[in-house]
Amino acid sequence: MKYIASIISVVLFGAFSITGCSGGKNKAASATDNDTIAATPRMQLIERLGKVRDAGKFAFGHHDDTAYGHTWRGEEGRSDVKEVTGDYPAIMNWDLGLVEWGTEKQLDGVPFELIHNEALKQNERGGINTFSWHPRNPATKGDSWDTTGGNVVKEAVTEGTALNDTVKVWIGRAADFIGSIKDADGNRVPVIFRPWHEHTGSWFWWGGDNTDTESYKKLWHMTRRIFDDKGIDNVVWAYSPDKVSSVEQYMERYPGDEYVDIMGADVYCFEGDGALDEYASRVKSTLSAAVSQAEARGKLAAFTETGLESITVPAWYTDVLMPLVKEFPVVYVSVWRNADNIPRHFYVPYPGHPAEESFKAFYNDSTTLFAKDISKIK
Ligand code: BMA
Repeated sequence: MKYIASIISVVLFGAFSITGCSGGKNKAASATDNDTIAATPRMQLIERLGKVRDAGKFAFGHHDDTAYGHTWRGEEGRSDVKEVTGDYPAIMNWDLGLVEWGTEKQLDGVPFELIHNEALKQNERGGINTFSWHPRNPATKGDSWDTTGGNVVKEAVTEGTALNDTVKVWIGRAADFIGSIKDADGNRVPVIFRPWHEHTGSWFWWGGDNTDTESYKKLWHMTRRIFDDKGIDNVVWAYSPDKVSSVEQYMERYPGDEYVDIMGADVYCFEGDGALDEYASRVKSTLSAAVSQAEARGKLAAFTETGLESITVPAWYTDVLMPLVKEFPVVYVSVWRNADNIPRHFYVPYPGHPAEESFKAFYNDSTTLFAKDISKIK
């Protein structure tokens, strides 16, 4: 009995330390699967991110950070973030686009094997990996931005249809890849996965006017079920709408507390007259929804994608992004990629770029965590 009682107290203590303050509400920290608190890689990462939140800090992330940069590709150890700050980002995001077709390289030409290896290296240095996914349109074989083919999601979630069979296989391939990320001891490495992102916009076949609320939710449920059925226990699930103007809009297609661990937001900054004010207002409406819903539900909030392409405002990191993130506390902020083959398409400065000094100051700010800092939060 004593043994059982101590297990119960560990479980309860674990639950409270994960939720932080809203005891009992954190369904994601306990729900549908068979997690014993903090016993799975998923729960370990949730707990770790809770410590980041409780410390009042946030982790900085960059997409495809070590795969390529502004003027290079596939050079072992290189990172534009490191070349400016001396450190790797705390978070590296990778995209699974084309994993569904079983290709050797993903949609931006990065070999899946390299992603697998770089994710392990990031884990070894104490950093964290997140995954997005731009799958092809299963109805038309076009890319994620091909919104033709009708309500593709509705068909894909309807049992007995050919699209349902296809998408189940595709999700299974994503699950197999993520589940295969194991450390030297054979333990799965925890990662954040944010499928079906930016669904409040209509640019992807799974978003906005291209589908309906019920079908979108079912797509999430199906995704989660396939991962769970395969026993994939290393995924922290992030919901990441694009900009919204209200909590109602943010929550409209929310799949449910038992499916989501992180309340995310993807909001970009664009150029032009009034662009910074516009960005601030969009970030405020979207992050306030994410943060308030995270608090109400005992979950974590994150700024899952943002950035200003080419960083045309040199002090953007310190003067635009930082004040917003301080106002709406999130556990991480991740910016998009530094493409090697599209000269204007970069979101972190490289050595010599006018935004370099601001980015260094951002790095030196006591609230930001890069790889060395986050490795100390275990
Ligand atoms: C977009 C751009 C594209 C890229 C796509 C998927 O935002 O960066 O060049 O192919 O994401 O990663």
